[in-house]
Amino acid sequence: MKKKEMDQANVPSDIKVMVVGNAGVGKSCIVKRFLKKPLDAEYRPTKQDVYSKLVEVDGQSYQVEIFDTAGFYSVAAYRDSLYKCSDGFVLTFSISDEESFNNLNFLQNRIRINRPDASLILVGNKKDLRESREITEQEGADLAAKYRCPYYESSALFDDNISPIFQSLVREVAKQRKQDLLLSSAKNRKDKSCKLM
Ligand SMILES: Nc1nc2c(ncn2[C@@H]2O[C@H](COP(=O)(O)OP(=O)(O)O)[C@@H](O)[C@H]2O)c(=O)[nH]1
Ligand SMILES: [Mg+2]
Repeated sequence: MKKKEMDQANVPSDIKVMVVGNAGVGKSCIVKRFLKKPLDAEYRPTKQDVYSKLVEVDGQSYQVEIFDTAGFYSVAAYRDSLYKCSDGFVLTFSISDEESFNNLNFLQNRIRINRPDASLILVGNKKDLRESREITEQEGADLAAKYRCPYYESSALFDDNISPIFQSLVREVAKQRKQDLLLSSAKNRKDKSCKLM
């Protein structure tokens, strides 16, 4: 087997992703755009939806399970158990909602506690709302630098910059897995695998 084939055979192809952030920032619209589903005409608070999509990144296919979360969990232990099972997180805020930006620190902290090696992507959604922008692009980029993750600004409404979010997250998770494979034993990896639902 050639080295490239061995690399590919070694990397598991299923990836669990959670989209998190305050209610109303556009998480469900981002997910629906990515899945090419129609957006709801009216705001419908999410209970919890899981979707699956085959994503190709750098010539390799990944079955990505996308967990569209509700903004709020009444049972913290349940939320934490979901975090533990996820490989990557889309940390979402709305550029027109400062509170949604400020709340990310809490979420990022919970994620780091439960899944220290998870890959993150920071997303400032609703970039079409230029007139009511409360968070500058620089502030978004600064927070992403603090979290050591990529930063994207998107508009789910206008289907702008949605695919790159997930492509980038899948790439980050794949990179992390390769590092894990190099650094840790097979047993360590087995302990980490668990089911979302
Ligand atoms: N202007 C604008 N509105 C958006 C955008 N994305 C979502 N919305 C609207 O924001 C509201 C909440 O969206 P939703 O996806 O349900 O938010 P969630 O609670 O985070 O899942 C809905 O009324 C959407 O139409 C966007 O990119 N731009
Ligand atoms: Mg929702």
